[in-house]
Amino acid sequence: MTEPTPPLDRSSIASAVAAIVAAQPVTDLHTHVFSPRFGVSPEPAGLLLWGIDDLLTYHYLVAEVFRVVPQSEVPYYRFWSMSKAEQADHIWKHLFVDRTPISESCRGVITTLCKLGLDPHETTLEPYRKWFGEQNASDFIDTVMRIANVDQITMTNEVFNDHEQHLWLHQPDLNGDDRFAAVLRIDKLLIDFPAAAKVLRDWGYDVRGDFSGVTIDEVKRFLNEWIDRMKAVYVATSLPPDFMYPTVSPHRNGADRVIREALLPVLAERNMPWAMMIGVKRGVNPALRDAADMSGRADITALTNLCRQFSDNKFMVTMLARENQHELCVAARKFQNLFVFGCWWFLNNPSLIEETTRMRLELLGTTFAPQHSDARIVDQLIYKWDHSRKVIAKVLADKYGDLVDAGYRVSEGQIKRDVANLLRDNYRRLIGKLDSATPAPVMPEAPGGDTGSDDETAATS
Ligand code: FIX
Ligand code: ZN
Repeated sequence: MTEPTPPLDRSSIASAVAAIVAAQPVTDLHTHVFSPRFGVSPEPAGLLLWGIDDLLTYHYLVAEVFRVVPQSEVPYYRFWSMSKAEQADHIWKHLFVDRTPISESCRGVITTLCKLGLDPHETTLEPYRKWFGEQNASDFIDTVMRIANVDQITMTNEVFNDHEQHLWLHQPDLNGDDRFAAVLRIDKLLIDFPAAAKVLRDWGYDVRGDFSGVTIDEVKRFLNEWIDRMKAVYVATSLPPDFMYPTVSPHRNGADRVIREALLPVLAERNMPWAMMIGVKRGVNPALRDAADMSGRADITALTNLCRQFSDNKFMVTMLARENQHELCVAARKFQNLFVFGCWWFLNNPSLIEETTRMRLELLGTTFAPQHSDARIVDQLIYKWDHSRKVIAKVLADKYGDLVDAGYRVSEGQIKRDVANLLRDNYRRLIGKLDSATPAPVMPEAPGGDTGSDDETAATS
């Protein structure tokens, strides 16, 4: 129930919305950040990435440095033979010292450093290395979550990654850090079922690539056991643009059967969503390694077929191609069981977040989750949320302004309720984790006195 609060003046809407959006804790529903229990970088195989060297060797920046340093100067193999610190030095020199860091990923590093109280104009990385060297990783996560105003970080837990699988089996209390929630990620099961079947057999599940015998029951047992082991909040898969359901192509029948007979029945029984991240073409330039992937336009028919045929299942969906965003909104108007989330990866830029969020509000009201961070390095939560919040606030302020112009009274209480739904509660409701313990918005004074209502946001009406 929203407390009745007086209507806002037309002229104070933008600043009120900016302050409310800045103050609303976010549940970050998809990241690649890990809790310290998974090992801490720079320990070998530490999965929690943090600090200046991890921040600068983010794959978005790796792709950008290859745009400015010619192959004749630094061929791919030379870059990959450098240590992480050398790669970071190389990226800092070429993208931050020799050029203006104007791209979104570069600006993100600047925002992050500034909000941590560091001067972003250093010509070498040593001052940053010294500063990070004095921090404790677990305390640093608290600092980052406070600055970013994030109440929980959702991990991506790849069961088919040998190292991670080993940790889950042997490390006690791996998911005991309440700041993090786990997600069972199962790409291989759908992308290459015969290969996944081999792995599952090695793990003691009687699964055959040709679906003979008790294969389906065993895939269900695998899914149930791993959802329980991880205490996963949902199951996730990224899918290529040519993903189709049902498919006529014989080599994809594996995915069809797994979806229809194992995955969706298991999830329906648990009332748990399947997150589908659709539109990634893996490895278009393998020399770039983690930065090798690109986007492609998908056929939304696969999704509408699934939503219609599996009305007892919940689908949380993000699509990578800008060209898919409109039809994704239209599909969500047709299916209650379709929850739209995030501006994924190449869409996580202010111009595209703005256009996408505007369109979603116009077509879906407040029934979606406008953003997730997809952060890989914990520090990135700071900039990804700072940048997104400002765009979301700007679009919302426009929309409330239009309502007032149309003759409607808008109160602060209403805006708080809407923003809480968008940034936290819609998602928490979807996964069944909206409880009374969920923190209410507070209006903290962020470090440096930044309340989020700066010129960029407040000037918009
Ligand atoms: O598949 C995914 O979850 C993608 O988000 C990542 O794999 C991708 O590399 C990424 O970091 C995008 O932001
Ligand atoms: Zn991701």
